[in-house]
Amino acid sequence: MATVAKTEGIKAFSATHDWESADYEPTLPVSEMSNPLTRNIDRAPASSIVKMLQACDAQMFQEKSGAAYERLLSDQVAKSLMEVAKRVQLILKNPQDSLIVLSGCGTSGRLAFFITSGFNRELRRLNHSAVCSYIIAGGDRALFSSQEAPEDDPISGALSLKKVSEGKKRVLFIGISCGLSAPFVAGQLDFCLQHPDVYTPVLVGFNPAHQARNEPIPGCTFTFHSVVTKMRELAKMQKAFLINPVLGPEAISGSSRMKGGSATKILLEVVFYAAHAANFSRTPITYNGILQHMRSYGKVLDITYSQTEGIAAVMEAAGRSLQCGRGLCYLSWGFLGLLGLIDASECKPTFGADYKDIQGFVGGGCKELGNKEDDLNLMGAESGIAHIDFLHNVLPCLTDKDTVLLLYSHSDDVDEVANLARRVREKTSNMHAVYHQTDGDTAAQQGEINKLCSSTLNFIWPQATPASMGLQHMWELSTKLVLNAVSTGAHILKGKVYQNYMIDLQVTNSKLYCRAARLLQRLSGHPKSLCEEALLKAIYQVDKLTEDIMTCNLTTHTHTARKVKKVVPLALVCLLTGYSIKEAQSHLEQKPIVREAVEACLQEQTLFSGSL
Ligand code: F1P
Repeated sequence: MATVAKTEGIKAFSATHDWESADYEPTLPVSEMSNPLTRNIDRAPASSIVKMLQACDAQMFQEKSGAAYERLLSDQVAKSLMEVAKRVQLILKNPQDSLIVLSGCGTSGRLAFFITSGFNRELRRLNHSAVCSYIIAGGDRALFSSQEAPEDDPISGALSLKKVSEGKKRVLFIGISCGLSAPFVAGQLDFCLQHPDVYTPVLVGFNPAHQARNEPIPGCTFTFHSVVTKMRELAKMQKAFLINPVLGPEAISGSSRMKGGSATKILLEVVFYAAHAANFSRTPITYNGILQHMRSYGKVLDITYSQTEGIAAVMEAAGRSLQCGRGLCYLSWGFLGLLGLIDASECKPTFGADYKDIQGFVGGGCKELGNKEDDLNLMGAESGIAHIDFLHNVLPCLTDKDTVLLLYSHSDDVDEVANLARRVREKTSNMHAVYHQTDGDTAAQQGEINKLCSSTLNFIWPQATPASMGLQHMWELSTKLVLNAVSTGAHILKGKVYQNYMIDLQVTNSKLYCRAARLLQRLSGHPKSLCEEALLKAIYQVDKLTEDIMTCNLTTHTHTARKVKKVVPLALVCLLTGYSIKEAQSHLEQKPIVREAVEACLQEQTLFSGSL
């Protein structure tokens, strides 16, 4: 009931700030809009930041009659989920020569891996063959580190799908792109459409179909939009499926790791859970069953955000660490830990963070996680993800200025948690914990761990939550929400967000490049061409664009941008002040808090234009 009451409250609030009206940011797809609820998130104290994030997340579950768009709980979405679940069940029943492939870029690819591993693990536990495979743009190294460029490559998308499904006679392909935008996924969907005898394509994303990206993809005759149009035709005959409810704009504009990631996890788990129950416990796949399961995720939001003050305390601690150039470490056990790794890796493209700002570590590292390629650990410190790596590389230099967050549940080896907590406590008192338990199950060592920590978010889940897979999923979503809140809030407190825009994003693929150019236009008020020029000058660190630079393609621009820090703030300062790149750089050095530097320039500009 609480979900309904809260949702009603949000409805009333958002009625006056209606992002759904036709004239609200009309040129943008919903996934790129700025959320009216978070306009002032950059000036809010931690507890208000958490409340704003809660209000944004609650938008996922809003039910509006006569709404312009499909929503998570809409009739059509539930029906499509049922149909896809039936396809999954068919493959479970007859796994020979069949495969389910989940694929995506960045967070979407990481969640493809997360969901695939969880489902396969459950199947193996039941002595059933694993029927699921994942693809992430950029390969396994993209699982725990930011690799944004491969997202632009449709050919590699199609080839990786061809390779993983070699020899299969029936493939259910589930492509995930929150913004209906990634060329990598468009290439895979197009490949499916060309081989309908084998592949049934499913697209998961969070924009209405007409807002799918329509920019030409170099070297291709299709766009994401044209692929979606074909899929819509096939969907009428159930030869393709589109699952694209709208969730409302992200709390930080374009940050699809947040609601987009959560909804991806919810939708796909609902599909797999229903198929699993139909195959192994003969529970029929029903419309009501699907809706009820989705609603149970709404309750996870309530349980999680009932600890607003606790989340805010961890956010503040992490914010203080980032402000003084120190870090936040997630130490975790089992599969909950994967969420820590995922959350940490997303901060680089979103906030221009260094990999050391937020790092995740999980028990035995990638050996425990069951990814395909086994050389993750060979890729240098950035991928040292086991506790042993933490003990060698991080613990010796840990101080009170760093924040450590333990993520565990009563089904983990709590002795191990206590051991590591003691070692961390010798170095820092700034240790916190997120602990999940079911009603009535407490671990003996939990009292000691609590005493070692400055704060503990203790989530107690009702025993009544259905079946084993279900409960684990709830803990996972809850952990994801907490981590997204902590890492986003900490970067806001560090000054990496202006209003609700990521002003220090990395410009490492075409989507991020366009987002950066748009942001410059919005903040400077200058025309598009001037903003793109400024962006290129910042990327190439020059005051005048040469013929050579002008003739380079977007891939070269985004490749070069990887090596430059604070590209967007630099371009903005140049646009607003007319400074040279060097002058703008020194201005940013004097004012290391990006938001303050940007605000100072914007204020100067207002004063200047006022005095004319
Ligand atoms: C994929 C993605 C995001 C990432 C960044 C760049 O987006 O890699 O996961 O956080 O914003 O894009 P999508 O294809 O799921 O929309």
